[in-house]
Amino acid sequence: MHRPPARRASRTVRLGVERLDARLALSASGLPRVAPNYPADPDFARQWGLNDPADVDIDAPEAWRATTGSAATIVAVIDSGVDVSNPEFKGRLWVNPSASRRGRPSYGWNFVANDGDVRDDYGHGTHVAGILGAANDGRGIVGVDWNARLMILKVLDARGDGEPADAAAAVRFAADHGARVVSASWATDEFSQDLYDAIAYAGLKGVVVVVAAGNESANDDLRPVYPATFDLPNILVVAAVDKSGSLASFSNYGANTVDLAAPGVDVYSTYASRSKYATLSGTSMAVPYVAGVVSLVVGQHPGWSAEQVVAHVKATVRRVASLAGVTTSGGIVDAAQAVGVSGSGPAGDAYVAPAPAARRVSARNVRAAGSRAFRAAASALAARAVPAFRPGMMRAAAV
Ligand SMILES: [Ca+2]
Ligand SMILES: [Ca+2]
Ligand SMILES: [Ca+2]
Repeated sequence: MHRPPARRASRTVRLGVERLDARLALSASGLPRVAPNYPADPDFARQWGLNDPADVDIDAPEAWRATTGSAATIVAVIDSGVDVSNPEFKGRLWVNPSASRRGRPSYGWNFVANDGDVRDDYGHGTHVAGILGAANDGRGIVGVDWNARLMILKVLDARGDGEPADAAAAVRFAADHGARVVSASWATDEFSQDLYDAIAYAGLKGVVVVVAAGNESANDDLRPVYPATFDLPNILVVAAVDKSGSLASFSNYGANTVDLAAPGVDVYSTYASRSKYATLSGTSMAVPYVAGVVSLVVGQHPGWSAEQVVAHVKATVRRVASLAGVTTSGGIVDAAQAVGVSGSGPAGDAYVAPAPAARRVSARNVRAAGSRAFRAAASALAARAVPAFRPGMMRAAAV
């Protein structure tokens, strides 16, 4: 439950916190146990993906005791735009200086209309952006990251369709304008070398690209879904789970191609509508949970390469039986464990020790390590038959 316990229990908890602050209390995993940090936003209670009594959540309140993100981190939301009039995005958006006019700031770029107007005429992008970064402002909901800035890149039109060429241009824009995370809640069966090259280019600049597994209840190992099945080391592919921890009925999966899962059923978030909020389902909704966790990790470790961040987020998942053999990590993203504190709830979590601590690297090393990996990935792809070019629009991945 997110509500504070009764007074007596609360006193006990507070004593526990003091001990934690002294780093005396460690969980079975060796990570420090921390008291949860609950936001005051009233609809936080509806955000089961962040915190839920059943604990099929990303353990966000525990993570927020360690970090709530860094304003130096820029996350690109490549989607249908955002409802810039929603107060949940006040102060949360990156400003594009070259597209802004006096009194009329632009918060990114619109690749559909080729202008600086990133207002959302579909709704999907606003939902994704809210899951990732809605303001901790005492009203509505909160996002996973409370401080990172959201760069809004519109590539999906008013029907939720888009062109891979626009998506590729948006990924390059993100990489060239300082983003370290891309949230990409869309998929297509049309292979695009341009999109592949753009994501590889972003990887060289330390950008982690978080993408949807797709919503066809299908095995991505057996059929191409892009960008999910691009073999690049800076991509995290996300499946959706429901409140019970089962793979969502619509979610794609893949032992070799889908990396981890996140909450993606009945997700309450901001929406471009009169009521300003809506509940949606899809691997689209799971993506921004992972992008938010990546953003928290990047805020803590800005010197890490994209591959280091990807490996760390995969190594710190909470493993669950439903994801064994259908994802590469076998688990649900865990914000707490990713930022270095225990995500164990009252019932305890099955914790998997993370990979050996990643070393801090210089920008030069990041590029060098990236280059080797990308050359290897590129030659592996070239050695494989490139899927036939099939007509098929890029689609938003909500159901
Ligand atoms: Ca939890
Ligand atoms: Ca809020
Ligand atoms: Ca937990």
